[in-house]
Parts: sequence; C-alpha cells; structure tokens
Amino acid sequence: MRLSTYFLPTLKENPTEAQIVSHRLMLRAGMIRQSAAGIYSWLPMGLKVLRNVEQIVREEQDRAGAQELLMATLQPAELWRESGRFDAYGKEMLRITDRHDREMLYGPTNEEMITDIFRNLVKSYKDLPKQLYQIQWKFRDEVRPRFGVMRGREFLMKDNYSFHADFEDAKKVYDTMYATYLRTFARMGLRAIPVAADPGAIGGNLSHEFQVLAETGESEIYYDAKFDELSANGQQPDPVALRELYAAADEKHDAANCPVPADRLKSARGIEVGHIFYLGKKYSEALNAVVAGPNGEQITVEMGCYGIGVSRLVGAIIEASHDDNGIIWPEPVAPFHVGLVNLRVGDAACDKACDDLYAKLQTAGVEPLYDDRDERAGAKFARMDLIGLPWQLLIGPRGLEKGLAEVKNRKTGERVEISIEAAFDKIVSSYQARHR
Ligand code: P5A
Repeated sequence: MRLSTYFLPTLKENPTEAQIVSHRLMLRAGMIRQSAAGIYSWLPMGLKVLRNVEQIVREEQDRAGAQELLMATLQPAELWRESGRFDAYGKEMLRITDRHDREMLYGPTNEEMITDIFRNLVKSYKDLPKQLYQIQWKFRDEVRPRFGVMRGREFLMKDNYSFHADFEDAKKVYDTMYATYLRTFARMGLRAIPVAADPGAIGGNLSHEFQVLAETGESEIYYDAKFDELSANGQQPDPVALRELYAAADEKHDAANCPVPADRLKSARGIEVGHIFYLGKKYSEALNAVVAGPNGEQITVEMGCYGIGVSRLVGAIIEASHDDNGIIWPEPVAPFHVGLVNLRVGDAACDKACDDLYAKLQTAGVEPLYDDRDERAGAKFARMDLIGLPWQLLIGPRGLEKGLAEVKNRKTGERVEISIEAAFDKIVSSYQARHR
C-alpha cells in the first residue's frame, strides 16, 4: 500500500476526549472514528488489526473443535421472555419496535438464540457434544461507555456456546477453552491471567475471567505471585499448573479466607479480555432444550458459553505495547509488517530503489506500507513510530550511494545499516517466521 493513496488520517495533537493511552493512540493513528458515545467506525488500518485479532481467535476456536456460524444481530423479544431475561436485562438492552409493533432487541449476547437453534435442530444425544461460535457485533447500552473501544456500546465479541449430555463433558470443554484462551492471548503477545469470577447476568456457578494486566484496567484482581514465575519470559504457561493457583476477581476475593499467604498475594488492575462460563441447565431448562438419550429417555442438555472481547483486545494490546512515540504492534497482529520509507522522494536513485523493493516485498507475500510522500524525514519518522509497524526499512541518498539501507526494529529501537539485499532478506525472513 502506498501512503500517498492510503486513507490514514493521523493526528499530530492529542485528542482531548481520550483519557487512556490506547484510546489516544487509536485516534491519533487514524484507526477509528467515533460515531456516537461508545460507537465507532473502523478506518482501514484499524480494521486490518481488528481482522488480524479476529483471525487468531478464529483459528484457535477451530483448533479446539468449535464450528463457526453467524447469528442475526436482531432478536425477537419472545425468546428472551422464555428465559426471563427480557425484563431482567434492564436498560443495557437496546429495545426496538418494528413496523408491525413487534418487540425486538439488538443482541447483547446470544444464549437464547443459540439454544433456540439447538432445540429445533438437534434431537439425539448422538449429536453431542456441539460447540458453535460466532464473531459478531453486540450492543449493550452501557451507562458509562468510556476508554474508546475498551468499554463500547457496540463491540465485536467472539461468543462460543457448547452443549453436552452430562456435566463431565461440559467440564472437559470448559477446561479446553481455558487452555485455548491462554494460547489465543499468548499468540497476540499478551499475558492474560485467568481469575475465578462472578458469572453475573450470564448465569451458572463456575466462571473465569481472563485479565490483561494494565494500570488503566477497570477490574481489580488478586493472585498468587507464583503466576508471575509460571508465565515469565513470554512463554505460554502450562494451563494445568495455572489452574492450581489462586487468582480471583475483586467480587470473588475474600481477604479473610484467602489461601495465599500475604507475602505471596499480589493485587493488580486488569482489562477483562475474555470470560468463560459453565452454565449448567439455566437456558436449556428455560427453553426446553432436550435430546433423546440412549434408552429413549429425555436429557435436558448441559451448556457452557465462552466470550472474547475482540474489539476490546485491540485497545488492550496497545495498552500493553506502546512507548512515548506511539504504538508497538506485536508482529502477529500488525496491520503491515514493514514500513518502507523513501527519505528523498524525487531523487531518481531513491525512487527506483524503493519502487523495486516495494514490488519485490509484495511478490514475497509481505505487504509493505510504502511512504512515498514528498515530506521531510522527521515527519516521516514520527508517523512511522506512531503507527507502530514492527519494522522500518529506510532508504536515503547517502546510504544508497554505498548500496545500503537502514533497518529499524520498532520495539527495540535497534537500527542496522546493511546492504539492500540483506535488508530485504531480513524483513522477509522475519515475516515468514511469524506467518508460516
Ligand atoms: C460469553 C459468551 C458473555 O456475554 N455470553 C456469550 C457470555 N460474557 S461477557 O463477559 O459479558 O462478555 C464477553 C467479553 O466481551 C467483552 N465485552 C466488551 N467489550 C467492549 N465493550 C463492552 N461494553 C464489553 N462488554 C463485554 C469482554 O472482553 C468480555 O470478557
């Protein structure tokens, strides 16, 4: 993509409405644009990151045996009357009346709708277990939407629902999801701590939230310091070992009865990027989701549900990975792998070297963002740092005389001057190492 034609409306000044760094940087880097309180449009570069995050979530759900579907965003009120949540959900639910005066709602979550699909189409225990998921926009009329995409009213969620003949099977999938979530967040360069949580409005009696540590997080969590040891040095921790350790959300933590000695108990603020629930028969009983068992008996199915805040993750990744100059994208979610910067547009040698590299990188499958605009070098450096691509490939007249290019790593700040060929190889091999 050439920057001269790319729709990347970056801002030099800090927007005053943004209170936290991820919101500020998403606005400054031209990723999102507010439509109304807590409702955003995703501009091209923001959408690329959102899609990358979504794809990692999808791959890990598929790997865990879930099947993707896509449910409607608008739902009939009757379904929610069956579960009793139409009234219970209160003002957070966006209620709509259609032209025939039928009551509808914009889905804040989909337990009722998936249970309705299941009860109508699955009749036998032989079809169990089933895990069905979607990645779909939700609407919750939050009292205090804030922090940009972190607490939006419209937001993208991955929601998976599982159906089982008995508790043991439900627990097995719950544990698989626990491990799948750790893997999913680790692939995005995030360390997430699973904490025992309160199931709240979703229901059930067993749930875990996945919290990314950040000072601006909205949740307070308590956990055993051994967590830090188990998940040190960016490795994906062993899920079985983690499950043994104490970690709890604020409302679950009981200081008087906490099993962790005070000198090992840590408290921190976190961003909830995922939440898994064992639901039991809450929805299957209310909506009568039953299958025929081996001896013709009726089995009311066991259920679980598993959510990931896909749009919130984009903000959480920035909270976890930035510096004073801007965003630092972890390679697996970066909108472009490399920024190719022509430092002297109009100079025949620079233009030719850059055009060649641009074409060669594209052929190698690495889509670069090519800064081909006639602008001073300082402004180009600042914009590249702000948008946070993992690598910068800088071509200027002085280096070019000696056949050299400069390669900068955004995260470490390290710069090396090497031959154009070596620079090309370095970029391509780092890309291939990430995208096998
Ligand atoms: C789980 C799947 C549920 O809704 N039903 C279907 C269950 N869980 S949840 O915890 O309420 O939400 C799942 C995840 O969605 C993100 N999230 C939000 N993201 C942005 N803005 C919001 N207002 C918002 N509300 C929830 C969170 O990451 C949460 O873990």
